[in-house]
Amino acid sequence: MLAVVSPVAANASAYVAEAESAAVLRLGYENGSKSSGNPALGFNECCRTSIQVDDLPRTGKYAIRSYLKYGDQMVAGGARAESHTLNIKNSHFGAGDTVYYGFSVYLMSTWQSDSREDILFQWKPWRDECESDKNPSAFLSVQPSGKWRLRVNSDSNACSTSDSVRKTSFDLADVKPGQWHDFVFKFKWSHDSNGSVDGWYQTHKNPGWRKVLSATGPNTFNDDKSTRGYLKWGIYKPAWNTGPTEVESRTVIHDNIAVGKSFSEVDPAVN
Ligand SMILES: [Ca+2]
Ligand SMILES: [Ca+2]
Repeated sequence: MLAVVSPVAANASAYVAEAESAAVLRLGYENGSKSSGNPALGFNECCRTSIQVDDLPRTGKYAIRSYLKYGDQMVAGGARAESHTLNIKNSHFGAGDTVYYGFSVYLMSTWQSDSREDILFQWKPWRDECESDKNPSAFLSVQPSGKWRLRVNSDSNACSTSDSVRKTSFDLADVKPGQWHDFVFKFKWSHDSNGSVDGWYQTHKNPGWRKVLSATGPNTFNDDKSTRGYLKWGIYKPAWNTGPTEVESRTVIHDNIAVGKSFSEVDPAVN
């Protein structure tokens, strides 16, 4: 089990952005394209309307809108409209890496609660040769309870099965439609007790970073050194793989997805 350390109020002044971001990856969509100038960015989309540039930005002029409706043709084995970094090497992670991630997510003011979760950001390792399926190491979801939840999956076994994965969940904050939700996570990736994850959160209507997560323990899989993980964002609605729920469609907007070595490099609230 991941041990929860008591959350500590963030010293906001410690996270004032540097004048220039040196993030290894930062997608702000300011060139007006859905690849944000990264030709290697991938898309799991059924339709032309699944993933489009939008002019409701967190900063600048543009962001990326992901749209999924129940009954959309399944993509990559599921009901999803997601952008991904499978082919962007400097976004990849593995055990032993310490990495900061930042991003901002906007939920439409018309967002309705549902009986099943929506997954809006994923850290997803690919499979070892001995593995037939693989959970994400972590993912951020909107819960039926109205909370943002980070799920962390780990496994010390070299060959993971669906039964061998350990799952831990952390509720981080309240879901607020009609607002930008800013997140920063610091992962020290490990499948053993050397792992840790810290999380910070604010909304654009209530700025001021709060530390909402400080946990230690395993947070990824025991994988071959050549096995790496990548990022996905947009909408994944697992329940729609098998049937309808109370809502018929989902729209979310993401902006300033960043990977870096410090909080300031990945701060999604600054350009
Ligand atoms: Ca932008
Ligand atoms: Ca493995």
